[in-house]
Amino acid sequence: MESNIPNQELITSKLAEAENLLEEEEEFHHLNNPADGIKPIIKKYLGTPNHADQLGNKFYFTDGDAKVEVVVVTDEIIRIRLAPHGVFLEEFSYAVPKLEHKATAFTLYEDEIEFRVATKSINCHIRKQDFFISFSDNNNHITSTDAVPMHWEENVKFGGYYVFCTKTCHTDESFFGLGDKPTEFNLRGKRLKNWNTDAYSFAWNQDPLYRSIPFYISVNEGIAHGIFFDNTFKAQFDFGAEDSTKTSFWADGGELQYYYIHGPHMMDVVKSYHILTGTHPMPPLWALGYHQCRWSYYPEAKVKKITRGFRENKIPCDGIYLDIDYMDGYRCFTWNRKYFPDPKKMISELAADGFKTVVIIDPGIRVDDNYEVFKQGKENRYFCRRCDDYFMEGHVWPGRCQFPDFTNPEVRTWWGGLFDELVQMGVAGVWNDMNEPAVFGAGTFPDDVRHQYDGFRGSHRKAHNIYGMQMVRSTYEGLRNIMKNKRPFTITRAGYSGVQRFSSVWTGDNVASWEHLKLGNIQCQRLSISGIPFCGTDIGGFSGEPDGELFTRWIQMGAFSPFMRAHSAGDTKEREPWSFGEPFTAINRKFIELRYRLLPYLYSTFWEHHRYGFPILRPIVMHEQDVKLNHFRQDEYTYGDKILVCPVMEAGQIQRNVYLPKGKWFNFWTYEIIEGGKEVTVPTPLDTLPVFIKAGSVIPEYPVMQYVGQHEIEEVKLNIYYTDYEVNSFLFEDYGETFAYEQDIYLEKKFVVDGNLRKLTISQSMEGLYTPRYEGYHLNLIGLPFKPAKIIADGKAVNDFTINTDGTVEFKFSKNFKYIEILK
Ligand code: MIG
Repeated sequence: MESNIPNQELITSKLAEAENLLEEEEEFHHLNNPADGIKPIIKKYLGTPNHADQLGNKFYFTDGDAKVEVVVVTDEIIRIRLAPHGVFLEEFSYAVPKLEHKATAFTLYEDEIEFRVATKSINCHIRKQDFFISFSDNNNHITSTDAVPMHWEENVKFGGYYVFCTKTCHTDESFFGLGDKPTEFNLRGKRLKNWNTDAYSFAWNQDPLYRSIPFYISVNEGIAHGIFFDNTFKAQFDFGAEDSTKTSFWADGGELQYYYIHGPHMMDVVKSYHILTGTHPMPPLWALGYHQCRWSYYPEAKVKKITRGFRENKIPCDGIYLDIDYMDGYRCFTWNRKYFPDPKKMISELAADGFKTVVIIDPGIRVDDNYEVFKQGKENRYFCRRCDDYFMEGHVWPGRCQFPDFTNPEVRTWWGGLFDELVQMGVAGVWNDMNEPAVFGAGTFPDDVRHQYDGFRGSHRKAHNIYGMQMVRSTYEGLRNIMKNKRPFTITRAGYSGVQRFSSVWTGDNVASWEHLKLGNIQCQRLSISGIPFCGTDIGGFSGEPDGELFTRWIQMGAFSPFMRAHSAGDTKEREPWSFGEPFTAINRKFIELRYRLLPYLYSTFWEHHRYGFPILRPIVMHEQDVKLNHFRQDEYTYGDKILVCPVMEAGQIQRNVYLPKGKWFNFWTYEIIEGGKEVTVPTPLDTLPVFIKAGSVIPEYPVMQYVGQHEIEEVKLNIYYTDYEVNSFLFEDYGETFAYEQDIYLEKKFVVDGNLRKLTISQSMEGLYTPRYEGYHLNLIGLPFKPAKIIADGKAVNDFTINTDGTVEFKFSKNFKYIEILK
């Protein structure tokens, strides 16, 4: 029967169904008076799980209406999802590009009290009485447990649900992570929000800032676990702020979907988080050098004056930045020809002098029918539109602008292609700013702006937090495509979890104050453990005026930040490393040189990140999480795992206390050996800062150069610190600028150092297909407790070695050595 009228039977059964629902939900609209039956919207909680189903590594539990999915991702990672009325959203995440299923084994158990999904390492318990979800390790130790069942609230205005999860917060539990939050390192007692925000001259405790990283690590009773709440909507986290016994997180929409990531060490959690969200690709080696930026260096003569200043002052520098004034009326992908008549020539001249040019590109495209980028975007309908199909328009630097929808893959490809001309001109890197997205006056886009969202559609409520990340993704992928086998450098202000696959970040518009130096230190450590390894602050402070001392202290911290760039706002005084005169210039030079000497160490640490998911900066608590006091240390950190640094963050400070984790440490400047596990007082005259090297380390060193690649490296210095227990070190080498490492063309060297009062031994092993061009090492032994009489390298005596007055011992030997003994 071809009819639109449903038959009576169907109507009757539908009515019966509706009545059942009415009983359960009491939200049914009575036909005779629809308004009567509407109850105020209330939060709904999961009922009791009455059923469990298994589908491969996915387990489903339901209370008859709502459904909970438990996915075993790896032995240590379990994902939880909630569907309030039993229907899950389609699987899609910008943060987790591919959900790998790597668990070795998993089983579902059931008894009177609970269902339990067990992997090799952890258990997920679903309690029958109340649907509480909890996690435990192999020793029956409960690490995380619901304080109330997962819940939700219908969103009448936009559809969908506000979703909530509340867990028990323990008296001694500490919390870390969440990206760039400008507050104490330990987040215990705080409530924080994720909504990318342009926060010019942000203040201590201001929230939210530029990035949204919905990932935190808990440490309780010495055991760490992580929660990654992969939800792009505006989200909040409460770490025992409202109620000291509860930790909650919730979002304005999307799914209640989170990953439980087991430790037991913080490092395990971070590494697993990188399994989900990916790591940073290897940067070009030059990008680990020093970068000089300002809003803005123009015209060309000014740029040249600055770069010349570096070479004349013999202060190494690799990156030079062009901020918005290089463009024609702030139109992206154009040049102001009055200021820069021949950009290609200028960039190639800069390159000949070792400078890599990085240009800023913002998302706002000027509405101007004579402007090619706007015309293309308009023709192809690449710009974002409002709910009623009007274009999203707002004012930014170029004036009235429209904004590409970077959540559309076609738009990303188009945008990526726009870099072709810049790359042909020789541009080596791109800086994405204002991509929260920032709009003058309004702050950002209105909620109703629509996004293609890679085919999964959404309003700005859903796309806001990932807009910047998709912009820099489009930038990175475009550059990569155009540059072929050369590594692009990208830097972004906004981001979401996973942004590290495409870009480095800086902490945004900070202020030239001692407080901001402290904040920057915390922010970089926090970003590092939140999956964003390549981070730095505007050295000197973006707004305001640092004095010479503050600037120098900032350079010192910057020398031990993963990303090192000085930047300043346009209305400030000159801000180059020589701008403050002596003694500052000399000290700034000394630390920038140190940065360059340690490049092979930083580069190896970067490889450890890229390949194995280690962060570059490691807070003290990450080394010794079982010591409660360490949960509150936020000044000192290690740079890689061998170098401990404590920035000096107060004016006029001539000494300060530094905590050293257990083990033996060498004072980098004096070679004094100190037993760790305690605080020590360290003198901090302006030309030094507390730096310590772990005993047994092999710290590789390059000769100082004015820029990466200035000279062929002729030998690598290995600084070998004495130890009386075995210590491993690594050195990673490759071409430094190609993607050959993806084809295994690299060399991973491992050094093992051990010693006693009569001898020190160093062994070296290598893996990989790369052959560095230098031939020899210059070995420098530090802290030997004896005067060496004999050195035997690969079975042969080394006769030519020097014993210096400071006790160090130097000699040269082939880079291919396997085993060296230094004997009393
Ligand atoms: O509205 O491009 O954070 O680094 O120099 C200010 C000009 C826009 C903000 C960035 C800053 C940059 C500045 N930008």
